Amino acid sequence: LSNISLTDVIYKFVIVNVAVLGCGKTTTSIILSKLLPKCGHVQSDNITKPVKDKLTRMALETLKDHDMVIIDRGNHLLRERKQIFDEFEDLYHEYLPINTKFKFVCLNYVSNKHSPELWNLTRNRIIKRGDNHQTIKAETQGIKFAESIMKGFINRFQPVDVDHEPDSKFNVIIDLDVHSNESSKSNAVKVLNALFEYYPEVVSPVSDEKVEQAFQEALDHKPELTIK
Ligand code: IDP
Repeated sequence: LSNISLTDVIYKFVIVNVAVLGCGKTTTSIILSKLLPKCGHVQSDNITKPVKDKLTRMALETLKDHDMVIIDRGNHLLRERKQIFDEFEDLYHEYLPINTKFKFVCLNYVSNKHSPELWNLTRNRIIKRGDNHQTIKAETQGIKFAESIMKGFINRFQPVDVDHEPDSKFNVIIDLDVHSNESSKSNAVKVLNALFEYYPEVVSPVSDEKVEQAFQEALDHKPELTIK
């Protein structure tokens, strides 16, 4: 006789970024997926049109053999966050056992979208990144064009609001900062510490050397795909 009953719950962890361009979402996601062996990473920038529910499906596919997945998309709109919750509910049974439950963890990169510091840091990073991105080619398309895309995201950005749906559905919200030259490293450490605090059964502590190495490797990352 198995002592596992059908009513036992399997927990899976879904990490959801809420950010604007240049916050270091992809860099931080890469660091975390390098340091957490049970954590996968799915990127909206690698998805071709029509987008539909492809990102959620990729995340669910990843969760078949991982405990966690990072959904690397800006999710700067309430509608996008709602879409993630709704699609997980509607689609998970196609991929995972029916007794799976999800813990949704929000990585909240933006505390004040009007902060001049945030603008200067993210603008400098997008210019420095140049053409090294799937869709935004700051070098070829020019700085003004990149700035206009960035401003569009900032203007539309809807901050995390824990008191109302959809954001009230997050189990954990981790507030991050984009205020330093090594923000992606310090943000990854903040996420690791918070995950360890809330879910010590799935996350183990990581040494400073390993974090530094993953940070350097993530800064060297080059996307595989160019989308026209
Ligand atoms: P995004 O996914 O939020 O748009 P990323 O692509 O991760 O942002 O980062 C934008 C650019 O900034 C990339 O070229 C990346 O290498 C660089 N970058 C990310 N985090 C840091 C950091 O902590 N220090 C310095 N550069 C960084």
